[in-house]
Amino acid sequence: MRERIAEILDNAKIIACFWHKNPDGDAVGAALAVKNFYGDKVRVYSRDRVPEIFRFLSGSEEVIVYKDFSEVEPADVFLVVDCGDERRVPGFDGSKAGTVVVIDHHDTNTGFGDVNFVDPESSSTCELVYQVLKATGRPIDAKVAECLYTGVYTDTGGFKYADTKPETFQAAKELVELGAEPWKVAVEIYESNPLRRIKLLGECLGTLQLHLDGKVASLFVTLDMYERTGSLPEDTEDFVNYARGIKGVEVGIFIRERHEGGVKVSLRSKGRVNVAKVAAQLGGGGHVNAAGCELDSTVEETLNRLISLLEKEVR
Ligand SMILES: [Mn+2]
Repeated sequence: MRERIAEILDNAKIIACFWHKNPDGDAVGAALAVKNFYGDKVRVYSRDRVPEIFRFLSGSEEVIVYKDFSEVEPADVFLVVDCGDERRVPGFDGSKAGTVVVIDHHDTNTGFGDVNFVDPESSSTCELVYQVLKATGRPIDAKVAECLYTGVYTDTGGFKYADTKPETFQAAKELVELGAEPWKVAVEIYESNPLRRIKLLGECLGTLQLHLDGKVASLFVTLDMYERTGSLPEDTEDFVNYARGIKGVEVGIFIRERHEGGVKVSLRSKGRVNVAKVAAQLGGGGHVNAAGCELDSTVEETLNRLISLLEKEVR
């Protein structure tokens, strides 16, 4: 499959790249790796601006932010990365592409591409993109390696999560040999917090609640909190880990109010509980240990629904 996709990308005159709403390091790293590898023939489209912490990656300044999918020009290939479901790319219309190629590692991937390279065993989409770029037989430079390393590094929580395997370290080793700098990436991602984010975290931690005999912990962020701290939704990245990170807690819940209405939910489990299953019951998806969904309800209603669904799972 990797060879087939390498051939499709090699032969395309124009490649348009897409990632999911609220892009993370894996999504941004994967698309920008392809952009840096193939150069001008690649356009990266996003409904959201690139989160500040990923703007050190080469090519991030060239990402085209669209309001409406009609602004996206047709291309030989639409390449969708790190996205299990086309509904996560706002307005996505694959009929504008010769071929829709999907590279992803979500368990809940629907196989919506014409060609799908989906491996839920993989730590990250970037690990899969690395295999595809290697299959072209051409050299991978330090900029490409840095993008790919960023995805592997962030999607494994800094090589901590259960999907961190020997192959993950093998890929990371090779990417470092190709020029990715682990300390530089670590500083950019985890040691360059905007002050507003830390202020928001302070407010968010004040909402901590334990549920179901301390096996579930929840945190939330309201629109008022963004207002008071001058922060943005992207500043909430990884807040959910503070809920999961408490001793005895098996599932962490993070809920944030959305400016467009409703809420976005992130769920993280330490292992035993399959949060992808819970998210799927609410129209979302993800991985066994990390999943999410969006709902048109209040924080309180959402929390109540989640707790009743989780009640059966944590027992
Ligand atoms: Mn990912």
